[in-house]
Amino acid sequence: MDHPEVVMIGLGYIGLPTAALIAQNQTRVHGVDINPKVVDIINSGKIHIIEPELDKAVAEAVEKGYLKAATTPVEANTYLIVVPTPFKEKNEPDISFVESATKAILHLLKPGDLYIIESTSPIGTTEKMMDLIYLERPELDGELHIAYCPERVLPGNVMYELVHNDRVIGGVDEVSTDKAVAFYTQFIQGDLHRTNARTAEMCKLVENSSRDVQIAFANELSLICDKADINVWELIELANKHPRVNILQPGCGVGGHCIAVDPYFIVADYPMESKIIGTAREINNYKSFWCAEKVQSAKLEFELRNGHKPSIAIMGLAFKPNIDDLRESPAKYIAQKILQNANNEEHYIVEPNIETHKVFKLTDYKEAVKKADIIVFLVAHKEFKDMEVPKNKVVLDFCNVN
Ligand code: SAJ
Repeated sequence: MDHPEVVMIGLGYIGLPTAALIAQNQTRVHGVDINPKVVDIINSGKIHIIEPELDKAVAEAVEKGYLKAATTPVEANTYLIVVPTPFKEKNEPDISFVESATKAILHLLKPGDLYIIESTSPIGTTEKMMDLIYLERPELDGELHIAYCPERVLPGNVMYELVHNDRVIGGVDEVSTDKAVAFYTQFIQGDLHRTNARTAEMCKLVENSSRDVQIAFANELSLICDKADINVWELIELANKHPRVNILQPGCGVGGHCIAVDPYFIVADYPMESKIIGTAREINNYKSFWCAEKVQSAKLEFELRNGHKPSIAIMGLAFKPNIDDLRESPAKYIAQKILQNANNEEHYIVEPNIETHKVFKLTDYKEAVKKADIIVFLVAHKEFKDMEVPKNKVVLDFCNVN
């Protein structure tokens, strides 16, 4: 047998770690990415994203010859589709990358092959792709094994969670589920839970929507507490002393490419039925707008009180603590809003996890706190925890870091 066992389409945040994991198991993986730069980087044993432990895994897999990258697929026995599913205007899911990845392997498929989608997808996508495949290759109808198996790893802890998290696996029929379970059993130590494709698709969307709804509850409490003059952090800590209450933490909004996106995949298809899910998205988006408004009010109040314009330190741009990822970041959105509202004030923008940024001029965090009149904490980075902030500063702490 000359061809690799697995073709992995998409070598991003999930595809590359998964390819490396499979390759570590001495299974040959042919990784495909449309970006030739990414392909070159990986083939040189390096990585194009930041994720602990991933560099070692990729370097080893490439060196031993188990992982190879290219811009086009080759024949294999198992095809994994791990490409982005962004949303279009009006928050509608865009499955065009899944579609084009599927079309790219159509000519390679043969009876008995396993085709798995891991990309977060709207309900019915796997069946849609099955129809597309059998329409183009009718002689294969019923001969392939087709399944959906979403990833559920936390950025920053991917290499551990990939192996240890439980997985939900849903085939378009029983045999497909069996084959997909047998495939993942080789690499995954967590339990593999069987279901059908639609339930597995929905399960992924529900996991992230559930977290979004819970964070929205915390953010809603933060708005109420601000008006009611109650410390929301203390309130939540006390309420969580109840054995059956577990409220999450409010923040400056919800970001990242998963929790702030996936709920829309349900809302777009079932708008009448997904009231809480849709409202949670609105509340979490509104929280970022509210934070920017709070900063604006603090600026005006400072000027009235002191007779001169304040300088402002914006502490954090990432979408959550201790990472360098600014995608869908509420902190970045707030920083942009603050700068749009600027009226000749001095701004110090801080992001300790990034050295330089093409739009924002970054300042060291200690220097920013020393120089600014108003300190706005947006992300609870470890550097900001319990920092000494002089008493004469105005502090807006939206993430309970100080
Ligand atoms: N956040 C809060 N308050 C909290 C917890 C989080 O405001 O109490 C905010 C964070 O600051 C951030 C956002 O929520 O802006 C999302 O962060 P996160 O750490 O909750 O999750 P992600 O987006 O990094 O990863 C999620 C995970 N899903 C769940 O926890 C249900 C992960 O397991 C998924 O694999 C990932 O989405 C994904 O790829 O879908």
